[in-house]
Amino acid sequence: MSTAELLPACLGVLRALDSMAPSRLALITDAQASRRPAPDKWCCKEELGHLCDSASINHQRILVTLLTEQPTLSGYDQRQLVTRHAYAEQDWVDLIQLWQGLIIHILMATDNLTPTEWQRPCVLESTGNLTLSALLTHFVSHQCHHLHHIGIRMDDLSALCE
Ligand code: NI
Repeated sequence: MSTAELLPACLGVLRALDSMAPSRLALITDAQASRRPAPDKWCCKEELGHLCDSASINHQRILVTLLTEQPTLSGYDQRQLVTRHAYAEQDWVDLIQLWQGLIIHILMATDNLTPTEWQRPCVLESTGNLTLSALLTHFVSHQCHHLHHIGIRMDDLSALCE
């Protein structure tokens, strides 16, 4: 897939996540979503909470990359953020709504991206130089990866989800 083709594909997957994933997530009960597969593993609530953290942080990264010249974007401690929000104790339906709202917020920020904006540069502290295209593509595939792990198969979406 060329870089130019990636933009509509990536936004297409994001739109599909917004329209299809919440109803599938809602099939999991609150009790099921609280169950930890092992003492040191995240339950579904914590895994979806991790996706909320990723969406919240990447929304900010997208805006900073669009509005400033080659910004340096810092990383985050994913385990600390999950613990800080006590996602395991939150209501599952609330978490689904929060996650969907954050995906919609990213869709609002990226809906009219031009091919030039898609190539805007940024620097990720952990990995170095990249473009908005790489940042957003990685974000979408990370979302799909965890949704698969929760048990939400998004196989009917693009290869970005592989
Ligand atoms: Ni992750």
